[in-house]
Amino acid sequence: MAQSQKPKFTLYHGWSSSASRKVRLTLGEKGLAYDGRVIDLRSFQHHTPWFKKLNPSAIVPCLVLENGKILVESNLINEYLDEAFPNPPLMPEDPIDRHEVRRWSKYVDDVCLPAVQKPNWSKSMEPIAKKWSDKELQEHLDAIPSQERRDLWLRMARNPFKPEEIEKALDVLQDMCMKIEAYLKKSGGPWLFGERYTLADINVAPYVFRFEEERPGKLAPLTRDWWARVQQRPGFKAGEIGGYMFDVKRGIDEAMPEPKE
Ligand SMILES: N[C@@H](CCC(=O)N[C@@H](CS)C(=O)NCC(=O)O)C(=O)O
Repeated sequence: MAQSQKPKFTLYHGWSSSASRKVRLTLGEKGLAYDGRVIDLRSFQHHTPWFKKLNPSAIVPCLVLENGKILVESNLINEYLDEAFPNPPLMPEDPIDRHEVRRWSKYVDDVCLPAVQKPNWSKSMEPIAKKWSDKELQEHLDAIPSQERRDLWLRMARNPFKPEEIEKALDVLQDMCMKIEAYLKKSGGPWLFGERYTLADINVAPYVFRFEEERPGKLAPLTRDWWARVQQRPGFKAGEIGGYMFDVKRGIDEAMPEPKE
């Protein structure tokens, strides 16, 4: 925690966004201060032209450096932070282990994020999207830059996830927790890669949090103890991860005003 407390960065983020939570955990772990700008996904601030100038993919998080350089993609932002601010190091020394950390990060993004979106969006986005008229829906879809995201919003508006699809998505997160359990057994703990807390622990943590919220008490013993330790980390308090609906409401209350061009 030796880094400067002067804000060096501007973080555009969502309180309830798992990808944003990963970056807040890393900033917190490194003791890096930042100026946080809350983007309210429910009022589509991320689909506005000014936000798409920051991140053309229209997603959070997005980190703006002191020199104006814009970084996107939570796994890559976290690796940048670890390289630029190496104290404490959040990657293992061994190149093979580093490769494995990156595999965890990719797995989280490719598999766990699409899974968590189902319970999350059913709670936060569906109540809004289903009220749109066809014209409003089309306007929203037209502002979204990727087909994948358009499909997601279309589903929320007209064909929301069924309870069995949400259960299947939670099974995916349960599978993630079982992988964590196996890894902790192999490494001997206290962290996924042994003695050093790494970006693998950080990048899975928001997903374990959501799994534990949705299916309380289901973590296997090593993962349960690991999770208790994660919550004691300096970065966890600083990362301000609250209950999902609490953070959704916080995101609405604290949304940044639209900047003047
Ligand atoms: N791979 C990206 C995923 C980011 C992402 O999907 N962010 C979500 C919130 S967790 C988002 O902004 N969704 C808005 C939308 O899809 O409309 C990352 O890790 O940064």
